Amino acid sequence: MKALIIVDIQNDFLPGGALEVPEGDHIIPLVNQMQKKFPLVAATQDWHPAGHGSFASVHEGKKPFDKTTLEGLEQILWPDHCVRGTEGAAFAEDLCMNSVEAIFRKGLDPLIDSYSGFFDNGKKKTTGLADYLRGKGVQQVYICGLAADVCVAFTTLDAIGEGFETFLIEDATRPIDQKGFEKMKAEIQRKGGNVIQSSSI
Ligand code: VGL
Ligand code: ZN
Repeated sequence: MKALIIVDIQNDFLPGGALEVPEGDHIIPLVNQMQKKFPLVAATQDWHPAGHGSFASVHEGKKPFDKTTLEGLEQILWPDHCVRGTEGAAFAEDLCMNSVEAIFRKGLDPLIDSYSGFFDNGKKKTTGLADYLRGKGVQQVYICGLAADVCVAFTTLDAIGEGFETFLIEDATRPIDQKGFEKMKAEIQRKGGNVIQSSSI
């Protein structure tokens, strides 16, 4: 069985949001449409406590997109975004959530970031997504959402690592940084993942 994973289509990642992804809103009609082709749809939600360690604002003298080390891991510092319970952390208003069976939240631990929907960045804790999908009999995982070069790419790599036949739907995602996305796409393909267009589903 195949499943669609909708990654982080939240207000803060849309144009005008705290960590806006250019054209992030353009994918929403397609994502709504695609859901009809999948017997199982799940979503992830970036869900940080205020003052999360990935926020530049909590690091003296740092600004967004600077790099630092967080508990021994390299960390890009972001603008404050997706603070749990805020409007910025809510799903995009135009995103259809009626068919989404489960929502996996991530980024709750203030000391570690969590790009992938499967694990935190140190692979210390699982969100339960892989076991959930296996429990449902899923073998093929299709991934869309925001941002292509960050949470979508890391979710895709972990889906491959968890043994799913994995498809990144390129026209149903947008990157913060196009060059970074090109690199991640190459890695995804090198590891056995597929980068496809929605028209081939
Ligand atoms: C994301 C940076 C920080 C994403 C989340 O959803 O791609 N990017 N937190
Ligand atoms: Zn985040």
